[in-house]
Amino acid sequence: MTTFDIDPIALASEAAAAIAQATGVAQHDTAVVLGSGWGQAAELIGETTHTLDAAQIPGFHAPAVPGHKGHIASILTPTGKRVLVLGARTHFYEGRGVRSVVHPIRTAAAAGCSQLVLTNGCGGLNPAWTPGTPVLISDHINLTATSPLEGATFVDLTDLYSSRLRAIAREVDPSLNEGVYAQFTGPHYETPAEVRYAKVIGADLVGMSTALEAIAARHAGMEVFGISLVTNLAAGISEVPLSHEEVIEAGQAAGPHISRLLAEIIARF
Ligand code: 8IG
Repeated sequence: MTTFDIDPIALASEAAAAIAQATGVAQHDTAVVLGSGWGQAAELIGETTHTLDAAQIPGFHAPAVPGHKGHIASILTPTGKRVLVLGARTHFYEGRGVRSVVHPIRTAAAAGCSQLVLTNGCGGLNPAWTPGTPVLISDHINLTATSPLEGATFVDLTDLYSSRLRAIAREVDPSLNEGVYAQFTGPHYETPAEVRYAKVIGADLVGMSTALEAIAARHAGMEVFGISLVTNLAAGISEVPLSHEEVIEAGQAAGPHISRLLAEIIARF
């Protein structure tokens, strides 16, 4: 049987069992997906007790993006919580299908996680949010024209990005802004016209991840927290064209600050 034949929930259970076996940690509490710019946060969350090669876990794939890690780490926090760090995000644009995109999320749920932290690097529509600005995700607009849910699965997405967890984040940093994240499919960046469209429909941030994952997490019963790093102004908002190098540089420059911020937020969950 190939992974294409298997029920996605069953595959996630297999992956969770493999993680429990490899780490010796039967249940994790919180899962963290580290996106562009957020890679250094793991070491500040707690003590890494195990690092796994994601490609060894059923249903996971080595990431396609330079600057993205292909590791799954188990972290013990100072307060005794077990955090599962998912460094291996599969993006929708990789063409492996939406089941692959949300497999790490379903795995985290099957591993016992009741909370999910989603991070990403994104384009910003507000010119005041210069590259390196972290922004809380208050809601999303899914522009992928698909869903991770199949069949008559009518899941309520009100307060998808937990207002309780956002309030905790603002206790840590009261200056944190909030915005609506629009997930485009990518891998191309938007045209300036598409960015104007995103603004008109209510988006503040544009990216290529997160929304599909958040939907799967809510379906799995997890409490969701999302935070973006604006790594570039969206196309047409700034005069200069976008480049992947710019994105990597903004992430590196902001890395220490946002890593500390995220670790402090998670410590209060
Ligand atoms: I980093 O400007 C990053 N990811 N769609 N647009 C989209 N995704 C992004 C962008 C951006 N920057």
